[in-house]
Amino acid sequence: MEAYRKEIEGLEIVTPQQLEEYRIKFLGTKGIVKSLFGEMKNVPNERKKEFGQVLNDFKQFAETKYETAKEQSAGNGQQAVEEIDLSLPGDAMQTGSRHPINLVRKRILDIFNRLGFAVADGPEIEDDWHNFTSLNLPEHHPARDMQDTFYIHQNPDWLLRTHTSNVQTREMEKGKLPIRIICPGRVYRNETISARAHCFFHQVEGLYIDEHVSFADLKQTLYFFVQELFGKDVKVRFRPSYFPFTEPSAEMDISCLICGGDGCRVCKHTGWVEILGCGMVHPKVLENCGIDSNKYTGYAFGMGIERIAMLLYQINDLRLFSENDVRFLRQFV
Ligand code: 2U9
Repeated sequence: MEAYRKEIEGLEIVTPQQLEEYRIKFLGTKGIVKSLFGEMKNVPNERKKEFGQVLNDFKQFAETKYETAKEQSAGNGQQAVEEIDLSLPGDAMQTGSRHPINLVRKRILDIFNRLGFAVADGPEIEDDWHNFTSLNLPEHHPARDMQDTFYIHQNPDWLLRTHTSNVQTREMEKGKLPIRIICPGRVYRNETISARAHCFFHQVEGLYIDEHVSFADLKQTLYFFVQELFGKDVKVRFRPSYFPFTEPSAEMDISCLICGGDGCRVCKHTGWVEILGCGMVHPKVLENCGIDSNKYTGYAFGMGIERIAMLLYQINDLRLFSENDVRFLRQFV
């Protein structure tokens, strides 16, 4: 007991955890005090009284130590609470940043919104009619090979849309004219992944159908668009092209933003970079969707958002957009 007394005297009990450890060790149901009382049965009768007194003294000593430490420990806690300075600023929360694809999409949509285009949306899993056949791409049409397609196992008629043109055909089928819509969205193509291609990417397509819509309207609208997006100094040129859903069709280039048209690596020393495809909606597409092609005409265009973002931010690898590396993503605000 003398040894235990010395141990208790030397103990420094500060934290609630130390206090609880002390209680269990000395005063608990399997603690030292209890086990010393258990020794009573081994003490000869004539010495029991004396041993009992010593034991009671020791028990009281151990309990007093507990009570004193308990009061001190409660006091320490109080002090700690009082020392918290609530006027200090909190830890800053880490906020994310917008994805570059979303930033560029917003810039594109804002420009077309100002021109009166409404945003339209549609399904990413689509049927053959809305993605291909209605757009003058019947089965076995060679132009289908331009857009290598993911098909859905359960139903050969279902696929992942290869462009957002399905949104436009669905809008046309509603039969409400005129139509002036802009259709952003994710599209899928079965491409080998590289710095310049991916199995999914993002598009913005536009469609304007009314009486007397002309190629001049198309040119003027797209010229306004690129001036708003890339600046007033940008030059444009249209090159004849082919798409099954537009006739005539064209691709639009802008003067290279990097070299101003002198020629550099980005523009492959031509001074021009391609940014979108466009054309007058093919009369067959209008008829397929129930629109009288003798009364109405329309123009359409399509662009890849990744491509525009790569030009705007000088990004040279398409894969960066979908790798979710925060060192890349946090650069865009
Ligand atoms: C309807 C009628 C016509 C949409 C068009 C393009 C030309 C085009 C490409 C640009 C780069 C796809 O993202 S890309 O690979 N698009 O060149 N898209 S005309 O024409 C339509 C759409 C819907 C009903």
